[in-house]
Amino acid sequence: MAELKEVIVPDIGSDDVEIIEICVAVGDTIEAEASILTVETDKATMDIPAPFDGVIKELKVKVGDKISQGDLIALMSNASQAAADIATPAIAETPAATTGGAGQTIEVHVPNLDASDVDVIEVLVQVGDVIDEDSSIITVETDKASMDVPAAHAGTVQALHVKVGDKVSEGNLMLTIQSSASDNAAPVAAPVKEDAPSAPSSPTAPAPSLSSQPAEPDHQTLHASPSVRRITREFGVEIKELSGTGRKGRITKEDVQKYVKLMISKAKATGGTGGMHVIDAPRVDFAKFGEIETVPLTRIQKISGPNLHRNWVTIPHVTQFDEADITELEAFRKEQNQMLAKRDLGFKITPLVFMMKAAAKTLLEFQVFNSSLSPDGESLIHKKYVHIGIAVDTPNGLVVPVVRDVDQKGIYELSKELLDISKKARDGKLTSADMQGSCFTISSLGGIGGTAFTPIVNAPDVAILGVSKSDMKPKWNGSEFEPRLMLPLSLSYDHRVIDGALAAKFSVTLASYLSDIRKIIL
Ligand code: CAO
Repeated sequence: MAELKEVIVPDIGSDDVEIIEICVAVGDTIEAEASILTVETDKATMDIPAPFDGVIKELKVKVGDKISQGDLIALMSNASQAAADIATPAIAETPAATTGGAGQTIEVHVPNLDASDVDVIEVLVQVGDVIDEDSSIITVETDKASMDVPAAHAGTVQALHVKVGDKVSEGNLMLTIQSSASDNAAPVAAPVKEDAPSAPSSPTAPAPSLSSQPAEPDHQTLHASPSVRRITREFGVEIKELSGTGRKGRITKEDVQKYVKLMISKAKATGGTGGMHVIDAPRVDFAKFGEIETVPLTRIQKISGPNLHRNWVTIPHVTQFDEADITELEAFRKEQNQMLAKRDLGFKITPLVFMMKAAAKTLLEFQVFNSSLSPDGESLIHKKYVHIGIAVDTPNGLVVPVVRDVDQKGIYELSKELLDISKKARDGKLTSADMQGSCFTISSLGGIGGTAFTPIVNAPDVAILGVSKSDMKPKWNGSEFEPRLMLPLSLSYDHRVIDGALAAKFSVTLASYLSDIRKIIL
């Protein structure tokens, strides 16, 4: 028999404080730090926790009592003794039931529950389920606790003889199973009491699923205590969605918490839908309309797709369009490239390098653009460096390597670096470090064509510059039309961080730097 330990009132800062709530009941199995009772002083209410894991054997106080440091609250047996206490009775079998051989029919009866006529509040298996010895079959609720009743035999459920709402006692037939080879008919443990009696049971128990492939983990092989099952019901979590990390794969409270956290972060990542129900994309049998071929997405597409989707749905985008007069810049660039060609240096200057320099200078002036929202959305993180991501089109998909300290590098150095990273990107040799740390991104489609587009902000950046193909246009200079080479700019920004007026100023400033190369150099 278990040795009982006293639970004494610790130092609670005052004497004769009133108990306003008892949080446990006799028979409850509780963990160290779980609240046993709540007291109210003239200053505050506080919980008195259990000093160790164990089972509440006797409560020495009641609501309304006044207690002081050193008073006896309860008697508990510790956890290991509690386990020993419950490891005795065996499930009654019909005399006819033979055990051990595969394929034999076994009748499983309700073991000793320390009470009779207890309510069945949940049936955890279905006919056809493949179960093992530890599988919980039903959850019952007595006036002291709710508890899971295990199968004690491995096999396939052939018939269920209980349903929710039934009252059962020791010896009642629960189910008939076809034994499996693994069933060695070992003596079984009695049901483990794990729940407080006050816990209301939900009538909407998760429906167990039928498995046609016994080898796969399924609901029937997922074990969880009544309290864990109750938490899953409270959170609306399907128990079969969980994987257990506890002993023998038991689902623990922590597993449920982790799952719920994961679901919340996924919902955040996809932006949620503001409570709107989003219908699934239509499933179309394209082959009905002609010949088709299914081509898997590339690895890069599989990685970048969810990121683009998250950015698209979580960031309120606005795109500011503008154009920069790059007539002089292009003349200068061509002149420089002719010189470079003569010196055979192995690289040339593309318009993109000037855009990087102009963007870096503008970012230094408009600090908000060179920032990221903190994860809690409460503050802005200003960056004192200027690293710019460059969208590079590769045969396998879009990648965004980052050029560091663009503000501190010259045109030649940046041209060589751009050449290097584009090659590395196209050869699939970029490391994840090469693609981290950007403050701002430039996506240039100028070498291809188009007049404008709406790039998606590359979080955690707060803005991205799209560049389209420059075009010679007639521009009014005050007295006549002049042919000027105009570069289309599409600046998308996160409207939570950047206002429209600021975005317009940013793009006007950026365009002015591109129009007057001297301003970039200075
Ligand atoms: N207007 C007119 N011509 C332009 C131009 C512009 N805005 N930008 C580049 N060009 C010209 C270049 O001058 C070059 O011509 P020359 O050889 O006669 O000098 C030619 O177009 C090709 O340039 P490039 O594309 O090789 O070089 P770049 O520095 O402009 O760009 C890179 C490099 C890696 C950004 C680019 O190759 C690339 O991959 N762009 C695609 C980015 C992308 O896919 N963005 C979309 C993201 S969303 O899906």
